[in-house]
Formats: sequence, structure tokens, C-alpha cells
Amino acid sequence: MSYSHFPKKERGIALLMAILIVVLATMLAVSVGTESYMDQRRTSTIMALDQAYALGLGAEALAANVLIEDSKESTIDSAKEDWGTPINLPLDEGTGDIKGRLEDLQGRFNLNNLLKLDGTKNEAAVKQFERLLEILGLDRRWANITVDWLDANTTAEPPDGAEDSVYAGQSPPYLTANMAITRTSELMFQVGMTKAIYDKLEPFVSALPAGTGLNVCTAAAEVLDSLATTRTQFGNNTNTFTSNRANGCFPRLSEVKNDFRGDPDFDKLIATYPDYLVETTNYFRVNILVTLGSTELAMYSVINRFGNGNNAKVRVIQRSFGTPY
Ligand SMILES: [Ca+2]
Ligand SMILES: [Ca+2]
Repeated sequence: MSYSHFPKKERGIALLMAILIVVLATMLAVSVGTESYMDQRRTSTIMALDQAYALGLGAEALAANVLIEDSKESTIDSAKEDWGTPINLPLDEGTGDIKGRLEDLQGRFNLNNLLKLDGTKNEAAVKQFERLLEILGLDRRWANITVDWLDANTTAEPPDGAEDSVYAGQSPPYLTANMAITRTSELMFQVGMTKAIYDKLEPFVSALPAGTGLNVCTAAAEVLDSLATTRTQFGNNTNTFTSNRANGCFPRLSEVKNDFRGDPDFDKLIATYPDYLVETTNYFRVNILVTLGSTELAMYSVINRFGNGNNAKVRVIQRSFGTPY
């Protein structure tokens, strides 16, 4: 029986059904196709990330090896040495590249040094941090706020510290860490801290174990100037500073000590902690960026180097992905 033998009304319904079936079949086909495409994409992204991670670990091992070799050459660490040269390794057939840069974390002001090893406030270090904040155009009160964040007690440092009573009043309420920090981004929890303030401060601070020294060969001009009350000699002569640094360790430890001695705050800083200033570094961070096709992996590893000369060893003590802190 041909289609034309159906009554006109039934022919309409049959046509509608046929169209509906075609629509449903198309929707099903598209859905299956999309899912399978998404599955493929997800799998290839996971595989690329795995591969990028393995390459990142390779770059980290390379950086660790550079540091081991470096310790055999001299006890002075300046960015003029091999470790200070960034690497850029192209991958086979233009599939991507690995970029890596070692950074001396002991060239920054260590926030955990705001307390002495016995957990009490290191007045001289607090004064140094206050000066650093001032040099950077930031409020000095962040020094006492950070002391309270670190110290074990819940008594706010006069006049502008902040302890649990302040943080408990926030929404949502929380408490101070009351212990040493392992990442500088903890500052972002401090009441009143903004991203703009943090971004200004971050390049100059670190969160290393309390008692870790400051390497004068790699410290920023701002950090060096903060060592004594009235010093601006490095920050005010950035061109001279940069050209002197290009030749190796500058300033030398003996120069800083001779030059700054007599400044009451500097003398107190050294009296509190005689080994505060150093020329050798034990904590580096390697910043790695692996590009593999359209996949990018940013990896940041803190490397602790210990032991001297031929006996030097390294260990990775922290890894972050996507952001260095
Ligand atoms: Ca506290
Ligand atoms: Ca306190």
C-alpha cells in the first residue's frame, strides 16, 4: 500500500513521527559525538599534564644538580654564578619548551625572623621590617600585625597589632596562625591586607625557617637599605648597584659590616643574631614553566641545599603549582 492510500490526517501524523525520529536520532548522534570528543580532549589533557609534570621534575633535578656543582666551586653565592642564568630548553620537533630560573630566597627578608628562636619578639628584626615597609611605601603597622600572626600568645602588640579578638570579629571568623609560616601568602589572611599591598611586598619577603640568614650578595637594594636606620645608598643608586652586581657578589659582607657598624639599629640586629648576614645560601626556589602544545604547567620548588663543598646535598622541601607562594 502506498503512502497516498492513508487518509490525509494519518499521513500528517506519520510525517511528524518520521521528523521526530530523525530529530531524536540526530540529537543522540551529536550527544554521543560530543561526549566522545570531550573524553578524548580530557584524556589528552591529562596525558599532556602528566608529561609536563615529568618534564618539570626533570628541570627541578637539573636545578638541584646545578646547585650541587655550584657548592664545589665557591662558598659565595651570587646571581652571577651558573645558577643565576635562566634556562630555556626547546623540546623535540617544536612541541614546546621548558623555561627555568633559580632564585635565592635568602635575598629576601625572612618573615619568620620577626621572632627569635625562643619564640619571643626579635625587636631589631621588627625594626628592619618596619623600615623595609616604609621604603616600599607601605604602612609600618604590618610589622606588628605579622608578629602577632606568628607569636604563640594572644596579646596584641601595641599599638597596632592584631590577635584572635580582631580575627574572630571577621566574617567568617577565624584565628591567628600563632606559629611560623611556610608560605608568604598567609599574609593575605591578615586583617586589612589587600592584593595590591601583598603584590608590592611579596618580591621582598620569604617564609624560611627562623634564624635563616640574609645573603647580602643577592638581597634587593631595598632590603639592604632596611638594615640600618638612615641608609638609602643602594636604592638611591640603582644603576651603580646593578652594574656592581653584574660582576659578582655585591656588596661584600665585610663591606656591609664595616660601613653600617655604628648605626644603633644595625648593631642591635647583629648583636641579637651574629650570623644574620651571610654570603652563602641554603634556600633557593626554582621557577619552572613547561609548555607542551596547548598545555602549560607552572611549577615552583623550594630547594634546601645543605653541607659544604663536595659533601653538599639538596632536598626539595616545597612544591607549588600555578602560583609561587
Ligand atoms: Ca599571636
Ligand atoms: Ca602577640
